[in-house]
Amino acid sequence: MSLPFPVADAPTPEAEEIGRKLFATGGEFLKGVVAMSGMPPADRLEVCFAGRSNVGKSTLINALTGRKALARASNTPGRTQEINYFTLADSHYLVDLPGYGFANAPVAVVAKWQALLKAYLAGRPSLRRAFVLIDARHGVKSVDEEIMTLLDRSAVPFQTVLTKADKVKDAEREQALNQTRAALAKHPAAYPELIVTSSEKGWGIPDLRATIATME
Ligand SMILES: Nc1nc2c(ncn2[C@@H]2O[C@H](COP(=O)(O)OP(=O)(O)OP(=O)(O)O)[C@@H](O)[C@H]2O)c(=O)[nH]1
Ligand SMILES: [Mg+2]
Repeated sequence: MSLPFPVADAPTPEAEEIGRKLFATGGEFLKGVVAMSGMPPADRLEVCFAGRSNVGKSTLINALTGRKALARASNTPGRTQEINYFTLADSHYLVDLPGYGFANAPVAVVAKWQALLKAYLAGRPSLRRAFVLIDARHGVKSVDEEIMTLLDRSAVPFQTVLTKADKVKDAEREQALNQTRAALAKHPAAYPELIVTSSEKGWGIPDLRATIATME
């Protein structure tokens, strides 16, 4: 019997090539949104990157697009404070979200962008899939479960992406994967396959490109 929530197989050479070509266009920053009224028209395939502060959302967008500073990344948790829209080849939006769970900012400011994050995840009609990023060192935390529950209720399919795989030994990674699998079993909106990445080493990046580029 196969494991529930296996790591996705490597893409076929054809799918990998479709992904490579789409992302070779590089992506462009469109806008930073601070209220739902500021959303761009919902007129193309949209995927977003959600996760705790510092999990590596912005860095992953940079790795996917091959552009070092497209999405701002930093080692200061809470850096991304707006919903940042990037266009990819006129056919896709990539959306970089503010982190949840921790932010080195005044309480009122944090509350405001967390409310926006939740409004977005629950109410964006063109959002095709949310990628929920989980740090390979830490596994799924209660704030991740909260977001997954929100996605379940909003019927937004989400796929889990392990980040920073270069920072853990194989045994630790397996432990994080198993802990993640147990958590996902409670979430009906969870996509059945996981992707393991390192933006630093480029691991899983062609896989994620192919996944996004071949999404129906
Ligand atoms: N070693 C390693 N470091 C990474 C990786 N991905 C991200 N980082 C580092 O982790 C830190 C946080 O990355 P960000 O991309 O800013 O994280 P974020 O999720 O966008 O954070 P917020 O915008 O605050 O929510 C940075 O110092 C990155 O260089 C990775 O795959 N490997
Ligand atoms: Mg960020």
